[in-house]
Amino acid sequence: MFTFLKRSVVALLFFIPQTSSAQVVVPQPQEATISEQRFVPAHAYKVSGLDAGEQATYALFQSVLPVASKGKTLPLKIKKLKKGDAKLQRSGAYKLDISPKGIGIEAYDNRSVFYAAQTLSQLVQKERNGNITLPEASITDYPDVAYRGTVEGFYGDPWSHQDRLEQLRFYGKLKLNTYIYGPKDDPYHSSPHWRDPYPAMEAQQIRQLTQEAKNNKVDFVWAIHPGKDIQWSQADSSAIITKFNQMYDLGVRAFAVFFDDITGVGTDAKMQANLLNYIQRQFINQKRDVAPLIMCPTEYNKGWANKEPGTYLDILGEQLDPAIHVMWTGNTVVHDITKEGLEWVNKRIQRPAYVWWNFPVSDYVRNHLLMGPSYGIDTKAAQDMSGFVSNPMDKAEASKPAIFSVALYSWNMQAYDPQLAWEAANRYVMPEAPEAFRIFNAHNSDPGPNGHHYRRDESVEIKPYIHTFLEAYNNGKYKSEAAARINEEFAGIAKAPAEIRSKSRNKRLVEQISPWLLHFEFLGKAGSHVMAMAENRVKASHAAAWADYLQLEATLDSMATVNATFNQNPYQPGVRTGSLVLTPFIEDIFKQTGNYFLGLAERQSQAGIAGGTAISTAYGKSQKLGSQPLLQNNKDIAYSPMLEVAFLDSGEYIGFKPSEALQATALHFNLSNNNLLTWGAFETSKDGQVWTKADPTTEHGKGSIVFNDPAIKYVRLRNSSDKRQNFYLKEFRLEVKPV
Ligand code: 14T
Repeated sequence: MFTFLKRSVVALLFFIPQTSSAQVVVPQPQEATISEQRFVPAHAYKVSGLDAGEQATYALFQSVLPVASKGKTLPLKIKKLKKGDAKLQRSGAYKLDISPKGIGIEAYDNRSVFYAAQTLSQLVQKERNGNITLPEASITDYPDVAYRGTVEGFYGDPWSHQDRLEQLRFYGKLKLNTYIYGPKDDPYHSSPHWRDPYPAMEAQQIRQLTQEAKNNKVDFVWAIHPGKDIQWSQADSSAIITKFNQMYDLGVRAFAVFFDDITGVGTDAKMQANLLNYIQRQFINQKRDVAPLIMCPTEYNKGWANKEPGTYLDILGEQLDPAIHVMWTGNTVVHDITKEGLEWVNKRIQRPAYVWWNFPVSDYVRNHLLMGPSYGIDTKAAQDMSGFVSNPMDKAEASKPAIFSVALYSWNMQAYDPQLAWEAANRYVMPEAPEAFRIFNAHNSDPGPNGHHYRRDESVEIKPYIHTFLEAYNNGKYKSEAAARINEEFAGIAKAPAEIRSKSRNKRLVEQISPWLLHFEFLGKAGSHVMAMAENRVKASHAAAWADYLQLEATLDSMATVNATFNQNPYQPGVRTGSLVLTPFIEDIFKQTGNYFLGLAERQSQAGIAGGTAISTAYGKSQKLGSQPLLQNNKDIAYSPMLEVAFLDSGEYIGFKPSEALQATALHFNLSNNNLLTWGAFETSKDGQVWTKADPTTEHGKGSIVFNDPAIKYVRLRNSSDKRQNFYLKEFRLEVKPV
């Protein structure tokens, strides 16, 4: 006897870890009853009703089921879906019926058959004894959004050819049907070469991509970005048609025209509408087999839109052929997608917007990875959009968790839960090390402060423990329960990178995130040191705490080195992990404890207790260099050199207050800054109140000042200009001698 499961139960089962025997169908079907019990098919299957051109789908059947054309067989019968249910009258809709007597598929189109086969492949299980088993099942399934996928539309290094081929296979499995090709840095997509044919090698690769897309029932949409230098001439209109025809000959069957991020004559709505309508008439309507045309407007978000009636968006709404789709990123460039926001634009463009979601794109925060949950997309907005595509990171493999979630969202919005989708994505993308990948992603979510004011939650589960711990710690108490949880997290963080590197079979993914893995490993270690140090401090085990402090300092230096060595792009160079919660937590305690030790040592040396090194302190006021550690012995006190660019804001300063036991004899500096003396004031003081200026000679910001007055107690370099000054902190060292 078997029990049929209700849809809600299936939804629950869906997220049970893959070790269980539960059915896992992603994206979740709209309606499904799937038996808990499984049967072994009595014979091989005989496929009937498949169109002749559908070899890729036939191959998929063959790869999941025993298939035969002769002898005793079970039927696998493909039929046209009956007219009726409007929801099933759309590309990709299918019904799948599995029983011991055979398999029945009802399909709207060939994409439907392919999707039914994908669902089937997720239901088939290979048992230990080599048998395959199937559950009895009855599924009715269709997408909520007609066009689902990605737009490769970011700035920076375009995806590699291999990355793109793999993406198309990934999309096929997840029932995504759209890949829009529009990398900003392809000169044949945009200026200067949008009018010119691709060179032979690139053309060949595009041909291959269209073939792989076809095999996976993905529309390969080729976009052109002509707006930077378009002339609005007949010659340019023809140039686009000619280029589209060349792309058509390479196998492209879907097209887009982008007018984003341009200025000047190219931004004219009437001209854009005329051109698009011309392409619609002269190209789209002439070919029988191309998908609807897509355009990305210049005013592609509400923040940039002229709100006056009758302006840009209204002109597109009135004049653009209704068959043409119009893209939209939301209320700002990078934003959540809301039903209200879509309703606003839809009224103006007079059609449901084709959503271009700027997530997980990271071209505006290149030192961060956006690996967290895909949330902030309205699950009530299915009727308000014609398409939903994600603009991903330049790291194709690392973008998969977000793309996976977009597949779930756009197929079945009502069932979409960002957290559950993210959990499932972590397992789907890295089945060999799901926990390690999960912990890495949990702490690599927030893009950090950015011009788009787009922030993501990060380190969500550990955050309350961090707050509890810090609050108690700041009152001199040690919360052991919170500490235990935090320690466990840092231990997990420290071992996740090795686990990912050694277990994941996705080497390309590991390669794309490797600088962040390295940084993350040090983050975990730094966290363990900080917790040990905190515990020892509260217990007043000063020597042990000091030893922890030194280890922590070394580990933070390693993080700084990774940040200064890898991913050195000119925009946001470097590598950040755990930047929202964990790194600030570690730095906070590090700084506090450093100050404490220096103060303690100072008091001890003054009281004649320590007897050893006389401790000097930094005398500074600087946002950037406030926590920069000092290196010191009885001969020098120095800021530890920095690899990244340092700065002083107007009025800020860096300097030293040598211990009472020491006398300043000379300052040596190397700041690699050609106009140091125009903004930098070198000053000394006896009391920290009255300052005397010194005038050294420098070359490229390098020089020395000798002091002869034993009464000097403070030395500093102050930014006396009215703006921020950048420099390299290569050397900033005070020579001292015992008084
Ligand atoms: F076309 C658009 F919908 C769009 O989003 N265009 C770009 C896109 O290529 C980029 O990846 C994305 C995220 O940075 O933002 C758009 O690019 C911008 C956005 C700006 F606010 C370029 C310059 C900007 F000032």
